[in-house]
Amino acid sequence: MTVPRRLLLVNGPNLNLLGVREPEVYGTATLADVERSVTDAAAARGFEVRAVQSNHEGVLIDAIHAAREDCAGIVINPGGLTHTSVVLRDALSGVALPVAEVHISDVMKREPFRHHSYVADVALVHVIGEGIPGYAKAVRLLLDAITGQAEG
Ligand code: CA2
Repeated sequence: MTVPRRLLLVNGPNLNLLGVREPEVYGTATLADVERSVTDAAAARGFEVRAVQSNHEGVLIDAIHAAREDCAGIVINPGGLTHTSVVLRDALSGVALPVAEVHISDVMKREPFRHHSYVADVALVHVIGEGIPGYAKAVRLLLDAITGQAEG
């Protein structure tokens, strides 16, 4: 079977506030900037991107399930659901696509409740605390794994 040349980008609750609130933690780039940088990084490797952001867990789960039909992998910043959601973890594990987990901030240097991720051990790639550029890095690492060709 041929691998679809498409990635799903998932941003979880509150990430629609990027660039609008808390710039000292999350920077000044907006969600649209994030989606553009991921789209550009994927396009450089011949992949397109379907982007979803939602404040509703079920919408994210449905998008992850749909990715099984036509995506080669998933780049996800689950937001606060990282630290709470067995449901999200089960969805990612259930679709069995390669996953890159991204966090803008360095969660290990923040409050203890942010130190545990339910997603971490179902993700192949982890990019944590590298700011907005971390999303494009996650795309490159995930596509390296999917296509089996490392970049220099
Ligand atoms: O560092 C990250 O990317 C996080 O996934 C962001 C989550 C947080 O709960 C995780 O611990 C780490 C929060 C997303 C909320 O994003 C906002 C952006 C701008 C203003 C307010 C919230």
